[in-house]
Amino acid sequence: MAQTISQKIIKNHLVSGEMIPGSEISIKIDQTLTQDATGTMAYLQFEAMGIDRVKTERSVAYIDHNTLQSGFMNADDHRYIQTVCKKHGIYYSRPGNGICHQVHLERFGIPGKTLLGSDSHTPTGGGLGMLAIGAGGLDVAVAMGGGAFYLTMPKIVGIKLTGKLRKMVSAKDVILKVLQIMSVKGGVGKIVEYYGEGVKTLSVPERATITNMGAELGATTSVFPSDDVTKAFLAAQGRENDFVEMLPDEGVVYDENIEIDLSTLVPLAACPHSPDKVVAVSELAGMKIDQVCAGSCTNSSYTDMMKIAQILKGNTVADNVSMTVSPGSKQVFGMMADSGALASMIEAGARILECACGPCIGMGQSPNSAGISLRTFNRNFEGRSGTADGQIYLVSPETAAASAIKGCFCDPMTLDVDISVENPEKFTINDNMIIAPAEEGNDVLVLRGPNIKPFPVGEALPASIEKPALLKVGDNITTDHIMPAGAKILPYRSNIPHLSQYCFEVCDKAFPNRAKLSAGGFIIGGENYGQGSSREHAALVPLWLGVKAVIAKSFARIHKANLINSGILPLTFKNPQDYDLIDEGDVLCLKDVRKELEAGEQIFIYDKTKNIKIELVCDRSERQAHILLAGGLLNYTKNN
Ligand code: MIC
Ligand code: SF4
Repeated sequence: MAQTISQKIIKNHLVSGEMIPGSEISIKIDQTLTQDATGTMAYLQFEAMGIDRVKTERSVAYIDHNTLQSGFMNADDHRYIQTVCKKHGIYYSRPGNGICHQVHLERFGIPGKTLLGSDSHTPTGGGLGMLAIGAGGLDVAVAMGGGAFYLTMPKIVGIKLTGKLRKMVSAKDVILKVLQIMSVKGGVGKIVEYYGEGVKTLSVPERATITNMGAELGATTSVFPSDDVTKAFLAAQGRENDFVEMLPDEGVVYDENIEIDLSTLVPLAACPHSPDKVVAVSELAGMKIDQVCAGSCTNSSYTDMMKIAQILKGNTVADNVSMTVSPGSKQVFGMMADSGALASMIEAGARILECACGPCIGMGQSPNSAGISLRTFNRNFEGRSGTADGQIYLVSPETAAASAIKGCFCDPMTLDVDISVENPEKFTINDNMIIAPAEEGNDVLVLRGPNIKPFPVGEALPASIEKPALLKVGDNITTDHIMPAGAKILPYRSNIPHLSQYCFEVCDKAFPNRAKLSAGGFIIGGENYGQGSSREHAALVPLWLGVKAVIAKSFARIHKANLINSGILPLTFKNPQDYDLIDEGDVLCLKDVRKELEAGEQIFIYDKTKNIKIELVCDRSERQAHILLAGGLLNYTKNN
């Protein structure tokens, strides 16, 4: 049967299961990546597994999130990661070398390979024709140890691209259009594959912008073909030998179909507080703004930066606007300097930050109260910027730069500036900020700082659980709600007890105390619970606070896997309307949960306060049932 690109890659890597959408499969992982905000935990878990050297073809640890270093914590964690890498066979990308996804695309990604990363934007690698998937740190640790990665075989959505983008319309507008069509939960259980004549008109970094932000669809990943454009990109990176052609078979049939004519697209913006609240920039034109931030793993490539520089050149950032620029990598930063583009930005008054995640994860540059901030990033969840009432709009580099000089929302198509940026024939290549592991790791001493605290491990599932509903939340709760990031708390990613004080801070500041007072309980959620980041802290911290189960209308993929890995039950309502029956504070009882889980998917919960019985579902594979019974993946692995 004719196959799509992802089906081919999965087939080549299949370890167990059948490739039938909805059933559990496991695949071999060729490459892994971690970043420093999830990496410390992932490497602690890897160490706990007692394996000497990673078994992958290539594993890389990036330092890009926690680069403010206000206090000893981050520097200690970085030193820990650096020494672990040296010992166990992992490449270490030093702080200053750039954002994990951008650097991985430039220097390590290979078409047709599988990549598992402890960051939800790992699908950026799909721009090169890789099967690149985001996961929790523990899953990545297992993959580094040579274990297969388990996932539900996704459906394949085919997005046919025709035509060519007009000037000032950008790859960002393509993915915003897809988000408008599919919504933030439209991609759950699916891989999005792009094909058609329009694909040839997009460069690899443009494709990577689209696959990167495919994470916001809730999709397992997104994939572009690997073709002549890919070959030229790899050659320009001095890696022509890594090129492998990856094309879908002739006559392949997709499970779902979408068609987008690139030539009809206009500049778009995602309005607060969701990446799918998309409108045309022209509808917002004239609205006064306070801040513009360019960069992030979505839009920090050389071409993105050059476009911004050309629009800023000879202009001044408006009086009412503060503009920041974070280049994606040292390669991009260096080439901006060499070409003079950096000077144009500095002259215009842009504030140049280091090449790291920075404002995207709330590490500084929070906007003013109720401030309107235009960002070329991928997420505008409530509070993520560090300003609780900040109004974040997600836009293209062109829209960002045009609006920065106008001081208000500006459709770049109306701007009287002509820009033209060529894809470089040769990128500047200097991998001096990537440290190779030691040939022989035995003598390497791993250095641990006092910020590293032991992480919680679940307990075997008891026969029954009776606890209160600690918190009831609505639809599309993100992991940024559950476990916020930002400059104040991100440095504590290896200190779960400290982090626990901030759990659900955005929804209800009293939650951590309430959880402690009743020695744990349940969380009630709506649709798409746990969307967004891959941070397993959004499961580990609730685990530490005694959360036994999350009962929701539906779950986002990575978070559900993280809950299971931690031994927290992810349960859904058999009838979604039953969500309305439970109130915060109700006493709930899972009377026979252990037996029911062993027997199948049906689970009953008794609301003792209301005196009613509600039917729930634990949608899990056999393997996941055993993980939950054991109280998490670590216990399960030990027992086996
Ligand atoms: C994010 O964009 O939210 C992050 C920070 O990169 C996360 C990972 C994390 O929380 O450390 C992600 O996307 O997975
Ligand atoms: Fe970093 Fe932001 Fe990308 Fe997450 S989304 S990896 S914080 S740049």
